[in-house]
Amino acid sequence: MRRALAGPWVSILLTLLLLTGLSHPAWAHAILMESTPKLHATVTGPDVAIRLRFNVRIDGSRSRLHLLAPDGSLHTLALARQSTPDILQSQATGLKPGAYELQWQVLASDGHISSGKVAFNVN
Ligand SMILES: [Cu+2]
Repeated sequence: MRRALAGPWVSILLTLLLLTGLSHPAWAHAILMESTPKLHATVTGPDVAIRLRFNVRIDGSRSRLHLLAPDGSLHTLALARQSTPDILQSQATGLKPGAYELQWQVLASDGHISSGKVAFNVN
């Protein structure tokens, strides 16, 4: 009886071990926790401070910020030196009024790249 029941339990245990141990740690992916400007916020130009806070440490030297302008042009934003490992900062200057999209691509501490977008408006 014991022996007969052991089979399924061993399978379940092994499956759990595989799921928790061997699969790549999803918790280490960079997830955007907080942004300045906030999503869909309207901010005052022409100069706009950019600040993105993530759930994990970010490799700033291998992360990129781009700004899509209302005229469709894409601009690379220079990243400020990282003062906190989970925060990226930049300054967008000379922004005319209109709808913008901040596009981020970051390298997280687990070695994986993730990306996202934050739309905002400048008045
Ligand atoms: Cu990952």
